[in-house]
Order: sequence, then C-alpha cells, then structure tokens
Amino acid sequence: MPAYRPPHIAASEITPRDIYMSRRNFMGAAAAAGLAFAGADSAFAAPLSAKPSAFKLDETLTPKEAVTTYNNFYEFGVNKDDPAANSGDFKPTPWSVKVDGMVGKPKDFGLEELMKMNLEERTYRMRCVEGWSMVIPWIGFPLSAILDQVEPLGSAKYVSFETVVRPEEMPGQKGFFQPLPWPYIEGLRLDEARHPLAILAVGLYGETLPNPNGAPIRLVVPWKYGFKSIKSIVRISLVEKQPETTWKNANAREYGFYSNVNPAVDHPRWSQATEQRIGEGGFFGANRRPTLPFNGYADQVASLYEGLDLKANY
Ligand SMILES: Nc1nc2c(c(=O)[nH]1)N[C@H]1C(S)=C(S)[C@@H](COP(=O)(O)O)O[C@H]1N2
Ligand SMILES: [Mo]
Repeated sequence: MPAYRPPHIAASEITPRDIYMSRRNFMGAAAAAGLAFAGADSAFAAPLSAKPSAFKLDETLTPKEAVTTYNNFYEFGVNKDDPAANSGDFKPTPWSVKVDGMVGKPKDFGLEELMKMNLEERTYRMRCVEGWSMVIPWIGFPLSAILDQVEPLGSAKYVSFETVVRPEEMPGQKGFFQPLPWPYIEGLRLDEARHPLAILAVGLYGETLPNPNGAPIRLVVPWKYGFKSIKSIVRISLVEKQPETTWKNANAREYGFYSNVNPAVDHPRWSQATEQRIGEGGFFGANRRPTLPFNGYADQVASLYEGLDLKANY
C-alpha cells in the first residue's frame, strides 16, 4: 500500500462552503489510496450480486465515498461523519429480524434467508428532511415479500419498525449525551409498506450494506424524508393503530407520521422547496435543485394519498 499524505490546504484558503466538500474529497482520495478507513468499508462488506431492475434514474450516482461517510445514524453520533468514524465495532452478523404482531404466521427471519431473497439493484433518489439529497444504487427486495410470508390479519393497518439497541457497539447509545430515546422506531401505513417502491435494502454499490448505512438490513422508502428509512432493523410488527415514531415523538410540530417529500410544505424552520445534491458542491444555494413532490415518485405513489390533506398530514 503506497503511503499517502493528504494535500495540505491552508486554513485561510478554506471558506465555510468548502469545508464539507474538501473533507469529502480528502476522504475519497484517502479511500482511493487504500487507506484504512474505520467504518466506511465495514469489515463485513462483501461483494453482493443482484439482478438489475427497471428502477433506474437518469441522474448521476452520488459517489460511494459520500454515500458511506456522510450519514445520519444517531446511534453512532449526531455528526455526519460520526457513523463512518464510530461504527467499526458494530457487528451486523449474526442477525435476525422478528416479524410479529397481527399476522397469521409470525416468523424470525435469519440474515442468511433474507440475503437469499430475490435481490434487485434499484437506484433511488433519497431526500433528507435537512435539505440534502443523494442518488444511491441499493440492493434489496420489496418489503411486501416478507409481509406476504407472515400473512397480515385483516385488523393489521400499520407496520412498525425497530432498530437494534447495542450500547456496547453503538457509542451514541451510551454516555451522558444521548440525542434520542432508543430504540429508534418508525412506521408506515400497511398500504405504503406494501407499495412496490418500498424495499428492505441489504446492500449498495454492489456490496453488502456498510455499517454507516444501516447494516445488515434497513428500510428504503424513497418518496419519504430519509428519517423514515430506518436502519439496522431487528423487529417489524403489524399493528392496528398508527405507531409511534422517533422523530414525531421528539418534535411533532416539525416531524409528522407521513413525512412525504413535499416542496410545498415547509419545515417550520426552513423551506423544503430546494435541495443540495451531495457531491455537486458549489456556492451556498447556487447549486440547489428543486425538490420534487414525493421526491419524484408522484406518478407511482400519489394515489396512496387521494383525499388526504397533505398539509395537515405532513
Ligand atoms: N436507526 C436509525 N435509522 C436512521 C437514522 C438514525 O439516526 N437511526 N437516520 C435517518 C435519516 S435522518 C436519514 S437521512 C437516513 C440516512 O440514510 P443513509 O445514511 O444511508 O443515507 O437514515 C435514516 N435512518
Ligand atoms: Mo434525514
């Protein structure tokens, strides 16, 4: 492995808008030079093949280095680079996902079985509620595939999801400052969960899921803000009533149950009309692109919400 020294950049040359991207460039260069990088490529990352799918986009993919080092995963810390820096001790194997609640056939799915589902590569646009977006080639399978196996009862109207709690492996879950109550929980209406766009992802960029992205299995719901796409799932329950969700519990005025990407409904503290595509850089604001209703998936999902007031149900 050749020794690599990052180029020296005088602090005086760095403007605030450059700080984030220059760090990304450094990390990309470091990765290209083969430098060990805690978390960015987890010890468990392995090639993963999947059949191509019709879910493609005519948009530039967000570089893998950015996808795996610019993350929200508060179990590992609240800063964007914390998950890559602090997830090296997290062990995504062995793993299983309990699927229970109002179902005819509750079942624990072992990771081996989940990895043998009909895996597809699907490139999705992802939009964080904070105003940034990425384009990510996920590998996964429709959530409906496992819902079908457990046979939801007629009384089941919602699906709730739970992230693992492992303070010994997740530094954000121990210590004095804990930003959220654990476990991280999320939920969908059953019809949303059964929508063909909703997937459980087990990989990205042709490899098993890196720890910062929610190894070994996470939800991906591309028409909703990123926080709905819960990571490192250990339990999925079919329930009758709308489940509690982490961000609504934390601040119901700012984060609702639906959380559909909607440029016409602003967050109380900022506009949602535009977004910064990670990797495109540029001057503050200059490179922002318009945010699309339902994150560009309106043709496929708008019918789920016919008759629903999307301003009241944000
Ligand atoms: N368990 C858990 N899941 C989580 C989060 C989290 O903090 N904990 N952050 C969410 C947010 S805000 C976003 S934008 C996405 C980011 O996914 P990515 O890092 O793979 O892009 O994960 C979501 N899932
Ligand atoms: Mo987010």
